[in-house]
Amino acid sequence: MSELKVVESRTPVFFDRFERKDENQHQTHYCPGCGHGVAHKLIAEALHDLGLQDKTIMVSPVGCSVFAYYYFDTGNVQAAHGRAPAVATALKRSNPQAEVISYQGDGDLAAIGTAEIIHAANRGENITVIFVNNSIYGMTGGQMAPTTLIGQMSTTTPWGRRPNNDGFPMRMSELISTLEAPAYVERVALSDAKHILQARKAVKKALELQKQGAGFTMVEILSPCPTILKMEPVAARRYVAEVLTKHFPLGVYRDRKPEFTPVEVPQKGLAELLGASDKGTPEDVCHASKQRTKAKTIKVAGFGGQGVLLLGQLVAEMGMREHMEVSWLPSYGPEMRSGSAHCHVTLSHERIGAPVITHPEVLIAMNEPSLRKFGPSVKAGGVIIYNGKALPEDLSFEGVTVDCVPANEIADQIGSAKVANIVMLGALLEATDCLPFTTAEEIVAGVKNKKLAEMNEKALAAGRDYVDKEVMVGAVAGPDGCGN
Ligand SMILES: Cc1ncc(C[n+]2csc(CCOP(=O)(O)OP(=O)(O)O)c2C)c(N)n1
Ligand code: SF4
Repeated sequence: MSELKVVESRTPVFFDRFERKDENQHQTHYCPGCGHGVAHKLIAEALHDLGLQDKTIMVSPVGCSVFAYYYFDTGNVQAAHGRAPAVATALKRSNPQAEVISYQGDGDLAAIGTAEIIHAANRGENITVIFVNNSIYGMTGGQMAPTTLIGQMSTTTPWGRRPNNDGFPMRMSELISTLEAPAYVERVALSDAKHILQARKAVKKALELQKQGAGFTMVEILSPCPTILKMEPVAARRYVAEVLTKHFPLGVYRDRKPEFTPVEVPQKGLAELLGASDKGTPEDVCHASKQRTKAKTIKVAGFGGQGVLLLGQLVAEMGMREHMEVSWLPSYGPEMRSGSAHCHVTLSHERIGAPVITHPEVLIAMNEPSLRKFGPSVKAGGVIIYNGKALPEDLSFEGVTVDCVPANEIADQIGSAKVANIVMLGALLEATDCLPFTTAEEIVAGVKNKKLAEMNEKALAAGRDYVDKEVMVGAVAGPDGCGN
């Protein structure tokens, strides 16, 4: 008997052992006969053939293939449900040399992730999407997917999918190929050896096109899910061949390089484009404001109509004029007036990571509910500036300086309740010394309405003077809760 020779071996794009439970490190977590394993193999082989393993980042979805990172010895990122194309976009744009694959099931891509896939395709992102369509939600036990066939039973369509109740099956390859930007879209099937070979070619072609920078490529793979379909693996494959392909015709839906007509972009500096002044070199001013800046994270809270969001914007604008990094994040309910509103403002000399502020160094509370809600979250050593003569009797904030400024009354005396937020801005600058007063003067005096500009100037000065003269600077909340 002649000696047997191994001519095929596992591609090195797969790990030798999978980081799974000890006893399962040699096998995948997929059910016997599942198409995901075959689809993985096609990708791994194509990456190997194209020499792309070390450049590849796989984005795995939520669904049965969530653990794709167990198997691919490439870069791996796991995205939230439906968000893989958005994550892939970010990865590709920040690593243009990388080969980025967004691997998704039909629930992930065509239900919760419809927006992401359509827009990534429409932008012509240079990524490859491998879309595994098994016509059902596998991982969660067989709910209807957008690709579920008419009449097909699922746990959420126990009488079969009815178009008048559940809509029609969505043909994503056809839909996406109506867009201008995609470069290559093909639907293939894991039904038999011949079709699997065709699927292999399609996956390789898509990855090769991405490597050449062609743009958005997608391969839709009709795939068996024997477990949910309650079929033997062979019968499930036959189902793909005889039923799924009838409803989702195989073939190439798009194969052309998209043409983008370049649009002329005005060659202006960012400051000029935004209409902002550009005084001094960033280094000079930055150095100057570094000396001053004490408060960095500020939360402004109140109800709609009090100018809460505008106050935050003004502080952010001042920070920009001082060449600082700034972020402004608004949060408000559906009501335009009287609903609660707040914003987070960060001023920094370094790049800002997240704009959300959980524990601000400064809270400007324009009303009592905001004081009660956010007061306890202010950092120890921080400052609360409260729009009122005194704190409510039952409130006190240990280790925090509280300045009570009756901004509404001061604004009324100046002539308009509207400028209460500017009174608070003056108070903020005096209480924290976070930004130069002159910058605020420039901004508030710059409004077109002359009368309002005058009132703004008065309000700014009044807020500053109130804290300077009426509030004991540096006081920590006393028994009555207030610093004065
Ligand atoms: C935000 C969110 N919503 C819902 C779920 C529940 N969930 C997990 S997987 C899944 C559907 C997956 O189906 P599909 O994309 O077709 O992948 P398959 O499991 O069939 O491969 C759903 C709805 C979740 N994990 N997260
Ligand atoms: S449930 Fe279906 S899709 Fe999920 S692993 Fe099993 S066969 Fe594959």
